[in-house]
Amino acid sequence: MFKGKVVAFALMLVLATSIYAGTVDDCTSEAGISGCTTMQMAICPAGDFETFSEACGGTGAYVWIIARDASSNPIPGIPWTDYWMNACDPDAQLCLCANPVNADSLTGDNGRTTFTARVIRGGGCVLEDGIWWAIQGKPIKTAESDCEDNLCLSIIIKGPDLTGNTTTGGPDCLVTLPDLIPFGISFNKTYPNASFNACCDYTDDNSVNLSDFAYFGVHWQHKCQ
Ligand SMILES: [Ca+2]
Ligand SMILES: [Ca+2]
Repeated sequence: MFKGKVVAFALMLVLATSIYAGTVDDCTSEAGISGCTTMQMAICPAGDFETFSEACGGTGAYVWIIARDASSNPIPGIPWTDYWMNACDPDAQLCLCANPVNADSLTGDNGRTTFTARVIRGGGCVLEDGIWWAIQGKPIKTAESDCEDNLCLSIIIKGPDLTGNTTTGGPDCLVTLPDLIPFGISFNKTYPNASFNACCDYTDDNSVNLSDFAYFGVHWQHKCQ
């Protein structure tokens, strides 16, 4: 009898928690970047390249989100694993590991959390059109477009994994021999040389040289963990 009551109470608690947690609304929720106008971030499938805090050239930069429900009430307590992101440009889709990006903490009472000393686990290159951000599977929309278009955060992404996917020709979440080809073509080239590839310029100095190759070496044969 006592056991039955405990189970009933636990069920009520679960129910109450799920109601309290609310359902994320992609129109009322918001996201943005802090620290500069456009972030530049190098990524690796092993999750050991740049953090958001370094993506504005110094330290302390971050992405922020505010999760709200359809009534614009903030949603606290969203787990730090409940996020997803990718390129707004359909031709520049990233390869992402199973758990590509984590927040700093649960969303607070104001529905807000940040992504600071965190990485993106994956491969690919996004030079234009930015990155959309999803909370619990829902990409956040821009307020201006009556909630039709994804909000695209101004983030440039680079990294050693640029190719290897035999279907798309894009990244395959592995840093292996095929990735050495685009790097080799761009090696010792400087903007605006036609062979300069900004995707291989991890140090953001408009030149692909030995300092970038050193990073390529560090991430050689890295993959999702
Ligand atoms: Ca690859
Ligand atoms: Ca460079």
